Amino acid sequence: MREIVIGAAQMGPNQKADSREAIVARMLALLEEAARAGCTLVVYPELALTTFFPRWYMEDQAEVDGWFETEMPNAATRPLFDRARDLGIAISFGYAELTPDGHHFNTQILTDRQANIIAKYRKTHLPGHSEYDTERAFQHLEKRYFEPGDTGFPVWRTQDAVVGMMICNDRRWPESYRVMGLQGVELVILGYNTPSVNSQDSREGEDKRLYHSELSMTAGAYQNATWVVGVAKAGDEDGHPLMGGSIIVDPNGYVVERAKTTGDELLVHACDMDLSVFGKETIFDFKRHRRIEHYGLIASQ
Ligand code: CDT
Repeated sequence: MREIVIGAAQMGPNQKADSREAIVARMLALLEEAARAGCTLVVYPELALTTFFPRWYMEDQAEVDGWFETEMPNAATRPLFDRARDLGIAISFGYAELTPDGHHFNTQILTDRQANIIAKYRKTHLPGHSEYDTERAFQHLEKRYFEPGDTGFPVWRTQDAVVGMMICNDRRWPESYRVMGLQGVELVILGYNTPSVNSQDSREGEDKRLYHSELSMTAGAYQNATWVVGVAKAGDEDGHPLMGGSIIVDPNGYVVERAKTTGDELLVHACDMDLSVFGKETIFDFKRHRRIEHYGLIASQ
């Protein structure tokens, strides 16, 4: 048995006026709870350190850059790294990254149990639009503020498991899971910020959006025989509701833990990485069963 006790640290809303320090204090409280529960890995949401700022239209680049981190760890997040090191807990969280050469990415990092950053993933599938859209009930300007990630979907070996990351909208694309599945991924960790309503169709409410989120993650888990940990930032952010629905999914596609609230809430599960072995050696033994001669279209357009 290769067990990792994982904490899925769903976060409630971050308001525009909240300081990074106040938000990190909440992340620290979730980390302490995770330590009491015996976790060795805690996963926080996408853009954990700020409000979901792509809902706001901004023209001033200095204002935009104010939502980004130029280094990690930094003064605001160092207490989280320090405490994680003390507790021997690996952490993963998302943030807006501004690189030294001026690139803007929607990023997620993963540390080892000594708080060293060992993995960085930059979001590939950026939803939304880049200009103000008068047709929408609210804006989703990820294409304005971020560049598509340049990392692809690598996997890393840590805590005796093969681990990969994706971010929010990536979870809806089978390609995200499959590229990692082909590298033997056993645990996919991801964070998301998903509005509770569709900005382009007010009839689409939260039930359908929760269903599609869960459908994507359970299918990705089953079809690649991998654990999937999906963690929301949820609740009413600046008057805009984000859905919860954080889940931990086993390699058979079953939801083994599910959030009950839209606030700060820790889900804990002892995840046995060996549970992914049977699927990988039988129905989803890719080497034996895939017919790549018929898949060319997927990568050519
Ligand atoms: N953050 C993020 O990627 N959210 C998207 C919203 C899609 S609607 C533009 C998601 O896929 O959940």
